[in-house]
Amino acid sequence: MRSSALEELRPDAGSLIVVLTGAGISKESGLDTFRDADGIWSKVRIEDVATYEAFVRDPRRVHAFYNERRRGLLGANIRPNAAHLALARLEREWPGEVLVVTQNIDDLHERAGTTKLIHMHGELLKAECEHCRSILVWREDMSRDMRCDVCGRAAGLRPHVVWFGEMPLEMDRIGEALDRCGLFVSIGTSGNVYPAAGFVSETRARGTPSVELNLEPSEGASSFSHAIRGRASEIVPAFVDDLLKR
Ligand code: BV8
Repeated sequence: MRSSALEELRPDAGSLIVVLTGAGISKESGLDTFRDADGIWSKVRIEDVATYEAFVRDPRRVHAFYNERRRGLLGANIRPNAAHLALARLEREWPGEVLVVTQNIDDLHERAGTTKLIHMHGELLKAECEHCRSILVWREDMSRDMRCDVCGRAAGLRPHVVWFGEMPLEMDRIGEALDRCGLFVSIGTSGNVYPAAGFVSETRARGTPSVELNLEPSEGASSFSHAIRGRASEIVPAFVDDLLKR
């Protein structure tokens, strides 16, 4: 990106930067994306594993889908990549607030050191009890016959994940941040899933500069004021370096 373009992007020191991330930021860490040629939705259908109706119809199948991804995430060779680490550095060194809003259910942002983080689609390493509504850390396989650690009842545990048709989490807090941010950054998302895909339009309506860092143009590419193309592990650290250069 031309340095002049980046100057237009640089928000005032002290302002809030909101960063939306999607599966593309975790791809180079070894986790599959959803809509790339070899992505998750090329192997299973959303209707069979990522809706509440699917869970009611065939809980065993849905648990198997998330158990496999949970085991994969906890695998020895899965770790944050340079893009996750760069965002944690931005939070530490930017003279203002940084809020990461991730669509991802992995824990790679946390493991990289990001602390101001919203998992709007939930977290793979947590469970939710439908009986007592407790949210539990959960790092092993899950099944219907397992008991909730809090209420002790069985047949109520589900992954703490937002399925299609369910309301994403912390939307009020996200909306408030979008209202006041000085820069909106989107990294590694195809812009297919709402309401996340609509965030750029909300910031554009307020005249907030926005930039998309992605391997290829997303569905919402035309709504961004700037774009940087490439692999996240390369373009995100370079972008953060430029932002922090005073
Ligand atoms: C809801 C958890 C309402 C599960 C997920 C308009 C408004 C509101 C809703 C809708 C609407 N239109 C349609 C809807 C319904 C639906 C929707 O959006 N459907 C789509 C398919 C059309 N939305 C919903 O159902 C949402 N709920 O709106 O509720 C409501 C209102 C009132 C009361 C109750 C309810 C809920 C959506 C959440 C669903 N859950 N995930 C799980 O993970 O198993 S969504 C799923 O897609 C994942 O979370 C994923 O993160 C998300 C988005 O995918 P991406 O992250 O973008 O990944 P993708 O593979 O698509 O793209 C990767 C990108 O990275 C690519 O562009 C690629 O080029 C790039 N890339 C690849 N490698 C790299 C790279 N970039 C850089 N470097 C690389 N190395």
